[in-house]
Amino acid sequence: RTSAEGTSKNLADIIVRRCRVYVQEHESLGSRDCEEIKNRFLNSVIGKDPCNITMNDYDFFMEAARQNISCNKFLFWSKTKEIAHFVSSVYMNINVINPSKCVMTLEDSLVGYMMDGLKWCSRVGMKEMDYSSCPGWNDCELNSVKSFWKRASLYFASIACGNVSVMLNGSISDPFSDSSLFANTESRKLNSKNIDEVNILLVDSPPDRNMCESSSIRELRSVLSGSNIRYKCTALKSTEVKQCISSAQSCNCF
Ligand code: ENP
Repeated sequence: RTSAEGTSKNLADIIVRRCRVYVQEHESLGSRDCEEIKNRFLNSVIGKDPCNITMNDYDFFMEAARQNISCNKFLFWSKTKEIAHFVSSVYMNINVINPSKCVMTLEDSLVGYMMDGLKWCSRVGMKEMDYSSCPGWNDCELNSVKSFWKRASLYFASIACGNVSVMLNGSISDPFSDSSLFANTESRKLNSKNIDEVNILLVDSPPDRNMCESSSIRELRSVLSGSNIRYKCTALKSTEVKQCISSAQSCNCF
C-alpha cells in the first residue's frame, strides 16, 4: 500500500450517493439529510493536519449518521473482510414476511457503508480535500482514515447487544493482533450489560490445530472474561460457512 494516494476522486458525491441509496433501502432509518451528513463529514477534516485528526473530530458527523441496530445481529471481523462481508450479504432469514439479514457488520450500517473502501485527508490551510496525497495507514497514528474507523468501531461496539459474533482468521498465527481495531478498540468496548455472549468464529484453522486454544485467542478470552462477558469459540471452514449461508432459510448456520 502506498502513502502517495490522495483522497478518493469524487469523495463528496460518493458519500451523498451512498447515503441516499442506504436511506432508500432502509425505511426504518427515517429521513436523513445526506447533504448535511456529507458536509459534517468534510468539515471533520478540511483544513486540518491529516496526521492530527482525533476520533472526536468525527463526533458531529457521527451524531447525524448513527442508527439503531437490532440486537443479536452484530458481526465483528478482523483479517476476514471478504468472508465476513460475503456472509452479511448472503446470509438471510427468508422465512418471514420481510426477509432480513442474519448479521450486520459495521459496513452494513450507514456510517460504515458510506466510507467503506474510501480514502481522504486535507491539510492545514486547505479549503478542500487533498486529492494528491494522504498519509498511509501506518504513517501516523492519528491519520484521518484510521481515526475515522476507530471512531466508527467504537460506536458499533458500544451499541452491540445480545448474542454477537466475531469472525477471526484461524489460518494466521495472531488472529487477535494488538494492532487490529477489533483487538484494540471493539473487544474492549463491548458492554457486559448489553451483551449476552460473544461467539468467536475461527475460520480456517489448520486441521491439526484448534486455534481456539492458541495464545492469541486466549488473550481475547481474557479480555472478555475481564469484562464479565461470556463467550464460546467455534472453529469453522470457510467452504462450509459459504455452503450453509448460501442455502440458509433462517439464521442457523452458527
Ligand atoms: P483488519 O486488520 O482486517 O483491518 C480492517 C481494515 O482496515 C482493512 O480491511 C483495511 O481496509 C484497513 N487496514 C487495516 N490495516 C491496514 C493497513 N496496514 N494498511 C491499510 N489499511 C489497513 O481488521 P481490524 O483492524 O480488526 O478491523 C475490522 C473491524 O473494524 C471490524 O470488526 C469492523 O467493525 C471495523 P481496506 O478498506 O483497505 O480493506 C498497513 C496499511 O471495521
